[in-house]
Amino acid sequence: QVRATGHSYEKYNTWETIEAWTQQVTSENPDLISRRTIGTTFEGRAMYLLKVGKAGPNKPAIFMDCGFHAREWISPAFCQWFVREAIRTYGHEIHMTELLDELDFYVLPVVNIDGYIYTWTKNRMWRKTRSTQAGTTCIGTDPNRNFDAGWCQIGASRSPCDETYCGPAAESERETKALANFIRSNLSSIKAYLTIHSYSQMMLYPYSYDYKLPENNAELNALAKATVKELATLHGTKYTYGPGATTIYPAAGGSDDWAYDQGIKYSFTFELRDKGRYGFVLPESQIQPTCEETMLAVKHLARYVLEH
Ligand code: ING
Ligand code: ZN
Repeated sequence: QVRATGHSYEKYNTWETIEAWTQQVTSENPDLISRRTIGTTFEGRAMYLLKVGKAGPNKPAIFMDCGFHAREWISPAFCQWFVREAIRTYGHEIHMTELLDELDFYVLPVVNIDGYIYTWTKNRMWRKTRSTQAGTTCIGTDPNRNFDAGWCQIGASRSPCDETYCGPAAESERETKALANFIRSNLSSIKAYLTIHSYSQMMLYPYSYDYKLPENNAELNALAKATVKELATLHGTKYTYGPGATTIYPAAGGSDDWAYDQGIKYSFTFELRDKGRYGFVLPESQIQPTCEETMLAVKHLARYVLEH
């Protein structure tokens, strides 16, 4: 049942609640957070982006998005958790303080808002956007097959009724277009791109659209290895890691591959808990442990990016 109001970091929140939270968290922390709208969804909802960090000149940035796929509810929960931890620990915890003094985090709490709402109201297992097009009654494009990175060449479908439909063209979706436009406009500052999915417990890096390896494969592999080791220190949660194509499956049109080919050399997809017992329907009791361990990973990555 849908809760009418009341945001909680330990629960899954409706879009209505998340939207109100973006407003409140921004107005309560004006020295650390600003909010802007980077576009609108197919159904006309505003896509809010939070910039988290202490104001300063020419700061490098890390971009992180959540909620590409509607049913992966732990993902938006993590973006909210991250923002809370940032404001809660800034000025108290030395590492977070240093990160926010030296870096900005762009946090997009839900990319696929229309789909997310649909999973609350009609179909918990919806994955895609909710866009319609002439010539078919099937709805939605897979936003993570819609980027201009080997678009629709492998591991994606040209059929609008399929779960991995790549869309009528790259960036056909208002949501992916808005995200891509923002990143293109801020390429000089964005040093890392993180996109949060579930489930499988994996840390993936390019490429997924091809079996080729990124130029800094050795570095990304070492960084992923160290990051998942750090994540496991809290609860022993085991992650696998590696290039997308060989670690999970080949799939073209993903945002991490696209961001990497734009020149963002630290580009990762996280697949959070679990490994299939609950899958997309991860119990709310696992929000806290999942988010706490993922915080360790993101902070480790951010520290590395800052030092390189
Ligand atoms: N997994 C991702 C998906 O979009 C992925 C895996 C990562 C594909 C990076 C392509 C690029 O299928 C989930 N769970 O969505
Ligand atoms: Zn996903």
